[in-house]
Amino acid sequence: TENTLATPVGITLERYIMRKQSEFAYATGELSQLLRDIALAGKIVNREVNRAGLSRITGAMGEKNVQGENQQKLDVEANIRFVRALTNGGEACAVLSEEDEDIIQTGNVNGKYVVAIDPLDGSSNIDVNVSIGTIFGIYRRVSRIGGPARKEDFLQGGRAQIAAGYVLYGSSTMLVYTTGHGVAGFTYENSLGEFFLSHPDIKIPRQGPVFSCNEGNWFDYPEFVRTFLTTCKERRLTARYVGSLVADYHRNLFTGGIYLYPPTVDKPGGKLRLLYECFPLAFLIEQAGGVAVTGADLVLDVHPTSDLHQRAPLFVGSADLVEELRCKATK
Ligand code: AFP
Repeated sequence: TENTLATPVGITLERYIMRKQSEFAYATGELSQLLRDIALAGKIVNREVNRAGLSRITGAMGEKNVQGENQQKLDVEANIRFVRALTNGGEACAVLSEEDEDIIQTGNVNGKYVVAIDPLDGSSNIDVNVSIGTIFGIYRRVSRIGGPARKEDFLQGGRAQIAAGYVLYGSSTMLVYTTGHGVAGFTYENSLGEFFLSHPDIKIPRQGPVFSCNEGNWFDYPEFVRTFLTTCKERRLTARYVGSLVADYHRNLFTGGIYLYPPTVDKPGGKLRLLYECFPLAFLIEQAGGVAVTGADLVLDVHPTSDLHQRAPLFVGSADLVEELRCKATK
């Protein structure tokens, strides 16, 4: 886990990355550069999100993305910003984005990494000034350096991620990430334009008071989910659901709790995307001492199919709550 003595609260993300680089030798600094690139794009998107209501850039563009959903201008904007930052940074040879059907080759053929990203998740919340987020997972490529990236680079499975995290554009903007040595959270200081370490070594409580799901889907949930939710209510747990995955996940990470996006009658495979939503958040929750399952199985044990935009059910959060749900799924 992170050595909190060596990483005092208040140091900048830049300094933190430099320290960690020398401690863990995530060696040549390339991964560090990637994290900087993501932080830079996060700052730019934060600026756009903040002034969204002012600059008349909210609202649907009248186009649909690969999932058939209406694209928002901010979705497009965020996608452009992240892809550009990762392209200019030079370390990522390719990006898989929620907004694009195919892999985006950055042209950095010597880059050793690929990044799977949901540039702006929770798009239905954009126009109503509710928290939204960016989610990312990073892999070392398995294709030949010097050539184009291949699908296989993104289909290595969640355990192959070398870093993952999210940016939450909320009442304050935070970057939370892991490189497999615990989880650290940084809060953005607007006037200085810097992320500062505010939450070193984040751990999710084993138990928690919150359950988060779209209860409007109750009649479409499988029996084991309804049984579990009934026990949550019998114990008087608190219901909290923003409808932005990053926001719901982030709250539960601190308070303890469980987030559920079960299979439904309409979406038997779940709604959330495996490669750029479930895998990164599963890696991060395990690093924080929590658990993520698709039902009976750990999310990180799922073998991806060849579909880059595949979906999976997601139950994630405090270890005791998720294990209780998992037991019911196994019966
Ligand atoms: P949108 O981008 O369509 O708002 O979906 C957001 C999301 O992927 C995730 O952020 C939410 O947790 C989840 O979907 C909400 O889905 P429901 O509206 O079906 O509850």
